[in-house]
Amino acid sequence: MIDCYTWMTDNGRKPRMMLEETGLAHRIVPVNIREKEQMSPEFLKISPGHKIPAIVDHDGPGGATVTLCESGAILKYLAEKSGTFYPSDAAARAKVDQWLFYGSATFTTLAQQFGFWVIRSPAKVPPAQEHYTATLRDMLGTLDRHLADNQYFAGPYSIGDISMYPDIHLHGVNDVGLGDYPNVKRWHDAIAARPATQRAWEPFPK
Ligand SMILES: N[C@@H](CCC(=O)N[C@@H](CS)C(=O)NCC(=O)O)C(=O)O
Repeated sequence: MIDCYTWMTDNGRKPRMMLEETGLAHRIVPVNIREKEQMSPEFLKISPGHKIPAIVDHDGPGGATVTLCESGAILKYLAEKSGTFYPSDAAARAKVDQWLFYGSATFTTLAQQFGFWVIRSPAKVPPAQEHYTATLRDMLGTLDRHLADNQYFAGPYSIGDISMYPDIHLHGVNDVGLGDYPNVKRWHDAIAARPATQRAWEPFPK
């Protein structure tokens, strides 16, 4: 059984999408970051940098308990545990890693800055708004060019795609719109239609 510590944010959706895709047995443990629950001493033992998502796998390799934070590391762990959404061929795996790292480290991090400076900040700072809008549009353009020749980011649907989807859904679709990025839109809509994606975006189970 895997405990998935999460909240209704971009990064928080990523392990939920993968858990729903794989069917691995899991339990959702909501961590309300608006109420600062991520600062509790119990949670800091699981995620030292007070960030969701995190998981505790009570049946890890060799029966060990594994605690893990960082959405990219979690996606990779779940892929290796389930043997899905991550190719076994080394060259194909390296390309999935490229997009997994881009999604986890570059795309989401910069999209979060867009979210803060353009959407949520009570103070409007025009240079920051312009910079992060241009940054998000530049990344969407990069992804659109890649997806012109590729159905998914690296071979079949993979953890590389999952690492990118939540911010494209939240900021691409809802904020800047995907009208200028038809290949990203086609990719987004295919993932949005997956039953596992839809389950992962439902409210938390009671
Ligand atoms: N690089 C981390 C970032 C995780 C992250 O930004 N988590 C945010 C929510 S999306 C969070 O927990 N914020 C609360 C805090 O920083 O105290 C990952 O990919 O998991």
